[in-house]
Amino acid sequence: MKLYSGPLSLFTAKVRIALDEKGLDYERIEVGWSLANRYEPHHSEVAALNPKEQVPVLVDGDVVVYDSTLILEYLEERFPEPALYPSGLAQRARRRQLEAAADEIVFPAVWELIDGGFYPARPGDTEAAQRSAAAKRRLAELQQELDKQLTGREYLCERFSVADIGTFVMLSTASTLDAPPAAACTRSTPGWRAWRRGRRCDASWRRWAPPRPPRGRACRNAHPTAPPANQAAARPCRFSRAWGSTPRC
Ligand SMILES: N[C@@H](CCC(=O)N[C@@H](CS)C(=O)NCC(=O)O)C(=O)O
Repeated sequence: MKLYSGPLSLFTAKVRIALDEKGLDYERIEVGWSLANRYEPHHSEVAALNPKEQVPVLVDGDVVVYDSTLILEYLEERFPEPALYPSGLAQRARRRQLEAAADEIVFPAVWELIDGGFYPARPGDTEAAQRSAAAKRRLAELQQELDKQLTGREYLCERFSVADIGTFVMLSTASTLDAPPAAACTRSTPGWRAWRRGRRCDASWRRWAPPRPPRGRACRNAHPTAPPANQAAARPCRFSRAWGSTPRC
């Protein structure tokens, strides 16, 4: 199997964690990325395989699947053990709902922090700081809501599942970007903290998070592996240090 992967792509992270959880071997192809040009120009093979020109894309023989949620479904059907989906109609519906919420409710708030702080501001954009502050407030609320759901339970569904993976990837990334603000990370969210620090979520974070560069040394290249020769070279990235850091709470 081949996975086209973005070095800082949270959607790719969901798939990479699931592949590792299932113990599957695969070839990871990192597409080109740079701070200035983001994913442009798009990787030619990704553009040919996915009309949306986005990663992740999974290729398994003749089968091509794009979109992280659909890739996870494919992997579960093709390699059912160990299961990453709960059993039973109600739990499966809950899993779908939570995974969709991670992608469509949590991620947009995280994106405000990435677009307004990680990437250079777009010319004329004077509202990035306000959007970022609003996103931090929203993420603090979402963390509180999640904490209620986790009270008295180890995982979001009946077992560790893609609902945990999706939620954890989005919220832990937010946490490395100081959202919610460190001051808000109090003992008031014990369910969230126990879940986040639990063995499965912690192991997933360690597998995915980019390595932290040695103290005091600039990160010269955000790519875990060199980009293909025909892709834009990675630029120095001051934020990959933050990205590789431990979530604050
Ligand atoms: N819904 C898609 C979203 C994929 C996505 O947004 N990928 C980003 C990287 S995180 C990408 O490839 N962006 C490049 C572009 O849109 O040009 C999924 O779940 O896979």
